[in-house]
Amino acid sequence: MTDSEALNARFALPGHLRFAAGPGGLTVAEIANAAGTARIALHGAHVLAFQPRGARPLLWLSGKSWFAADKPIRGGIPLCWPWFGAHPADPALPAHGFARISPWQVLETQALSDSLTRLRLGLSDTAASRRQWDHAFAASLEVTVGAELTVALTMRNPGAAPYTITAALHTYFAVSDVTQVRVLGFDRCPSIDTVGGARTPGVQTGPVTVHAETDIIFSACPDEAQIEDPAWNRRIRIRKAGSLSAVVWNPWIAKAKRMPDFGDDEYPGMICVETTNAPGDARTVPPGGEHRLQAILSVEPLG
Ligand code: TA6
Repeated sequence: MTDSEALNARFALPGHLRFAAGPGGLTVAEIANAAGTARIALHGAHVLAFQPRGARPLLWLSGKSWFAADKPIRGGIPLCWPWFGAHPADPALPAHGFARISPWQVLETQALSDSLTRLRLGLSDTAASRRQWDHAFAASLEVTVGAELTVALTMRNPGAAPYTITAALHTYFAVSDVTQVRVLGFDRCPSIDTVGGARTPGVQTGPVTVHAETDIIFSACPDEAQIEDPAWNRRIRIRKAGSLSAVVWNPWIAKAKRMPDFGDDEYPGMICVETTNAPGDARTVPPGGEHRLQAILSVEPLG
């Protein structure tokens, strides 16, 4: 019996959710209901795709992405946890933490209505994780698919000592042309430009636009950001909870060429607007406590 067959025997929901072998043989939950479709890989609890009925796909996925157990998937919604970016003390540890390159387990599937389906995945500490980060933890990712997509990372601390994390729902959005879109919601927010390894402080004025490599951490920002895409006549709304920071990223030409899992000509079609607990917005979870980082993604006509 294949992994998918075993999972379907326990968790499949006719008319809502089934498991199948996806790219690279990775097991993927395929969700389709009256309001939309989505695909979530168990590898990294990685949301690969989301498409409301009648709309274009909301998320971008590289045509060059790896689909391998020891590598992160390029696109969709990578889970950066328990650290964001390079490990603060050991650069040999995986960038953006180990959650996105770990095998998550299926905890629960629910058909909440004919247009709402929920999948919960879980990850707990192992000997391997403790060698990288010496804490007990129980993480879950709850994905709720309908006309909107809700993604919630809940991190619990079953241990006897507090732990501190940085994290991101590192969402890659599909856009018509990154030079033609505007990102709203960060006006007057303190910013740190990290392009080229710099940390240049500033304050955002008006919408964020992209005409070069862009990698900006925003702090003290409101709970909603929007991507306006006139060519596709759409506004994407990103509503966050459990986060006071965000990152806007596009690799542009040179960095895209340096990434083997990112096509040289793909950068115009994507923008990351990430829901984060970025450095400066780190969270400490006390023994017995938890923290929840959530994003609700939706799309509407611009006009
Ligand atoms: O969130 C922006 C960022 O930290 C960029 O600096 C860039 O490194 C991007 O994430 C992608 O990181 P990855 O490890 O997935 O290649």
